[in-house]
Amino acid sequence: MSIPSPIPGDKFTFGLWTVGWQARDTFGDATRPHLDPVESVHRLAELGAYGVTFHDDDLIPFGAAADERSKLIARFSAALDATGMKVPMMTTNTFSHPVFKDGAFTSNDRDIRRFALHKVMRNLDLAAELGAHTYVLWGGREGSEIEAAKDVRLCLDRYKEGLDFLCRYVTEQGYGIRFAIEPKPNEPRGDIFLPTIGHALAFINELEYSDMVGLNPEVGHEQMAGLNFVHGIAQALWHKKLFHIDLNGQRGARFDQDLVFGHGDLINAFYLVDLLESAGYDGPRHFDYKPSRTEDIAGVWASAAANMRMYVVLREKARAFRGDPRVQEALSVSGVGRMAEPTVAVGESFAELVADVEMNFDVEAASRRGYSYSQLDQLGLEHLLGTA
Ligand code: GLT
Ligand code: MN
Ligand code: MN
Repeated sequence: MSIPSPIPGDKFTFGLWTVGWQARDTFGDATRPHLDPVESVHRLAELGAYGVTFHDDDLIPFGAAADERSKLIARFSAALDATGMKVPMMTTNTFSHPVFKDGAFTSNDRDIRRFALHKVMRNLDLAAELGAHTYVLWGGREGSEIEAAKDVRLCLDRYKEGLDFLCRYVTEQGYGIRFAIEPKPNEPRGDIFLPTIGHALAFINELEYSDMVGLNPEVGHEQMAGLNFVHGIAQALWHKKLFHIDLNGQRGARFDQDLVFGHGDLINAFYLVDLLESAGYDGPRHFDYKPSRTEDIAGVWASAAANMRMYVVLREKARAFRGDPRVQEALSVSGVGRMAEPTVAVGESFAELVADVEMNFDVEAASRRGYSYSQLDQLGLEHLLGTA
């Protein structure tokens, strides 16, 4: 199987904080030097990426003076112009500075909540200037370690108030920006609010501008909670709420690993790519990974390239899987496509359904049938392994 090289048309994007991670962790110091965002733009463009994304503080140090801010933005914009790289998504850092230790939109301190809104608004102006269409909200510090520390119902009131306020701001400014909430169950807080795709979807329904708010689910975050990411993404698509996606790898329920895409649950990654490609998702394929702490700077670029290659490999394999007549036959035997058929016929009455079931349904025969899912699974795995 020949594997095409990544091209901008694939819409691969990377957070500046991913390749730029200096690998400082809870137990150890940085193992890599600071990386200039301008260099990241150039290197990622050379590797075939479409664009980059970033938090305000990834480009402009917290508290930088206005003239320094303008200089940094001008330098960065020049790199975008030189390479043709895009900025389809931006976000705010409301988690690193000590002021946010108890949260941003849901800090118990009202002044801090107001400061958080101000920080987001300021960066929304820059997002609009750089042409971003999606604004991610990852509430890493919105949560607690202690139940009594937070009145969760009031926190959700304030979370909603913050989003309603920001949506109104974007609307009144005429910015073509939508928000995407990124769920995560825990880390850095013991428990984070809006911990899963499902919680976030239910919350979005309660918002004043619910059409403007969707999701940015991350592979590893759902898997940390033991959930099936493919099912979560399918439901997000069903609700028309998949505004953006964070691709990476995770090996089971443990700390957030942010591995290279596909380097965790490979089977789930294969079916994820199959779903994204067949469902017509046309947003960025955004990698939110951390180059391993043991990599030097050459390893950073090798791992960035590995993310894109993994996606392309899985896309080619998913296409071969769908195009294989044996797979089509196995899908038909398993009855997968029959789910498209409504359970109740158009215009069918309650009495008609009752009569039909009572007269025609053979419960014993229906209980005996097999669904041949193992054969289907085996075919998928053989495609993945290259032995089909
Ligand atoms: C942080 C987090 C990621 C989020 C980023 C967006 S920041 O690195 O671990 O999952 O996507 O705020
Ligand atoms: Mn993560
Ligand atoms: Mn993420």
